[in-house]
Amino acid sequence: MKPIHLVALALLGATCARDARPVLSFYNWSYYIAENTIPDFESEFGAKVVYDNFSSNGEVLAKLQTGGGGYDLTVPSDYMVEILIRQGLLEELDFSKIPNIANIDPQFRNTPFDPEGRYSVPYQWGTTGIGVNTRYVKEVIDSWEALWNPAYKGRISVIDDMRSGLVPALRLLGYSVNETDPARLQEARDLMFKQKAFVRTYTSDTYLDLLKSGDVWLAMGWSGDIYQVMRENPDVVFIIPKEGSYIWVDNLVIPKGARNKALAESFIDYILRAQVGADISNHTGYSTPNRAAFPLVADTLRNDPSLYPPAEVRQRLEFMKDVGDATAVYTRIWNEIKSH
Ligand code: N2P
Repeated sequence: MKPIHLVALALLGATCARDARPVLSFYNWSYYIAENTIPDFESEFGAKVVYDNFSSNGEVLAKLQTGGGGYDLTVPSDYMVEILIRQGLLEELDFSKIPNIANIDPQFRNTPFDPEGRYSVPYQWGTTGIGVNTRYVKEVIDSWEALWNPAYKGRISVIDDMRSGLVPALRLLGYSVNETDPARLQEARDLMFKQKAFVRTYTSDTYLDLLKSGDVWLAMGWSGDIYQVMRENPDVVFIIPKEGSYIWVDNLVIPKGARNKALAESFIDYILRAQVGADISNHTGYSTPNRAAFPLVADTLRNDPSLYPPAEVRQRLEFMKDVGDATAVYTRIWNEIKSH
């Protein structure tokens, strides 16, 4: 190697070794941030963000139960926050470091899953329905029944999660997404088992590409994810089935024992700025819980009834709750469905 190269290498090494920037390890859902969110934070705060993705609440729970995975910040949904608090897996937040909490719409504060609002800050919320590629699906879809239509065999994807994955069957049967009765859960299991023959794949993240390309025509999915597909493929529409579905809010939380709690709190406060929050909603298509950000969200999003559902739609949507002992039944059913 030429001496000049050695010098360059030595300089590079020295630069890396001198990278004393504090590190924030952030574990977020896939397709759930704006392009500028992290780079802008890094330059303003002189920090480095290590960014990893997950696509189900089960992954967050598993990670936090096995030591937190080294993460300083993550984003579980409502019912999962409740579970994590109960299991002692979250840090209490220091709200003196998070003054922008004042921007949050009061209806998203002191929620049933974190009654005193001590552990979590709402990030984004949304609905759950079906993304339909109207180029291939010519009838108007308004029901979960479409997922049982043999005409769409091999062109359907279903969310890969033990709670979400049973929702189409539970709601078709007229049961709650929080059903705990084992006999009713068994009925839902049998119905989802029948549906399995039509499923191309169970997935909570690859459906965006599959729906966009036309490989999948009906994708059970979340509002913003489908919205992101719609932006690139105008044949795609998003519907909330008439039988009802679930609504959710995901929340910034700090895992117990996080190495960089203060930096995580700075990041939470940064996310709560009006423009930062609006950028995330504008990019992801998800709904903002931030009152100051809302006016900065694009009209097309704010006026879309499947993103900000009006009362008559809203009444068909349930929040998930911790189902307690019935969790074991959901786990067994989902393992059966996935493994047969
Ligand atoms: C983004 C997933 C949204 C989170 N890909 C669903 N709770």
